[in-house]
Amino acid sequence: MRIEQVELRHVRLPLVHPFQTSFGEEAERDPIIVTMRAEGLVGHGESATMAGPWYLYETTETCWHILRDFLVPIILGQDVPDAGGLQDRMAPVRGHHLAKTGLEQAFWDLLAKREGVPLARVLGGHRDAIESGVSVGIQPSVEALLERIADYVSDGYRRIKIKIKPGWDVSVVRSVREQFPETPLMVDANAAYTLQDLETFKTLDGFGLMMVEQPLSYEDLLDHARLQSQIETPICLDESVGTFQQVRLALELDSCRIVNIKPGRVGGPLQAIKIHDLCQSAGVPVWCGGLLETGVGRAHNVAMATLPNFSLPGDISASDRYFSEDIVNPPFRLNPDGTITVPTGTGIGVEVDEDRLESLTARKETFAA
Ligand code: OSB
Ligand code: MG
Repeated sequence: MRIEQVELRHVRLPLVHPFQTSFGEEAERDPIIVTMRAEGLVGHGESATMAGPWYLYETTETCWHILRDFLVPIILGQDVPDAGGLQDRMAPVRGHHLAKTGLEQAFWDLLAKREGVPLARVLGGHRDAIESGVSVGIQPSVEALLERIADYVSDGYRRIKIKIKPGWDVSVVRSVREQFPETPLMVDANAAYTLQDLETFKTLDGFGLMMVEQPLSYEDLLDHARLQSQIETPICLDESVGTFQQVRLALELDSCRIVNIKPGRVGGPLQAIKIHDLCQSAGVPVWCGGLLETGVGRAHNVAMATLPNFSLPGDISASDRYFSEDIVNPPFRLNPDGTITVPTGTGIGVEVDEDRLESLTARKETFAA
């Protein structure tokens, strides 16, 4: 497929609730929406960047720079047979996974549209609906957190993830457990602890959590292995596994028992599939994480989560958990049973609302072969 045109749009959308984690607070999303044209078809992808380098080193600015000055020039006008071919061309650029993901997702949307099938099908997925969980940020008070959780539980979400940090951990989890004894519950520390906090994690073992996500430094697979050997609760890695090779190492070291796969963090759908397959053959369950994506990235995540080893509810929530109005039609909705239906149309299976996209665009640039 010859890539004829790429359009980049930095869009800005307010979140319905500011999202606070151990690394900071975000009230607005600033992703880059990628539109790719080939063979008379239009594909969409999302580089789910944030304004600052707190979760990953990339920012919206660095992503724009890498896309405009390096990645778009090496793929534009090229005849690319498949996603592997696209990755090979982009391989000389080190890292910058969010930038690569926007392009690769748009390319997969085109591949599926050319075949006339849903994206999930070309990725190798089979499910009609995916199990939906929700990630709840740090709140101003425990009461506020309990209210937010009560709303999500009554919406039907299949598991609740709460963000923790030193000072907002054991007593908060205890309160949540008292009010929601049966709810599938997990915590995400976003790398805020060290092995010195072993007692905190031993105490958390008493609350029947599904897993504890990324307790320690994003660079420390060895300490995660040491922690895992001393606690019962499965560790799930997020920030520490940004590549296939890091996942191999983590499994070898027993640094985790569950993997959060975010296509954006690992460099695109093809890497996500490879990690999925590796974990499947190692008997390690995975789930699809999120980066507060718009409907475009969400559609890609929903399709990814249809693969068989995505066997736990992910951070793929309904559009209204993030935005008062999404940029796709129809928006993603939560079914009463806590699932999200996989679109059946071709490609991503939802329509990008061009007027809304235009009204949210802070910057736009088009590159033609
Ligand atoms: O650590 O999983 C994370 C959002 C932004 C950056 C990092 C994380 C998150 C989430 C929310 O937890 C996931 C989502 O609902 O998209
Ligand atoms: Mg996380």
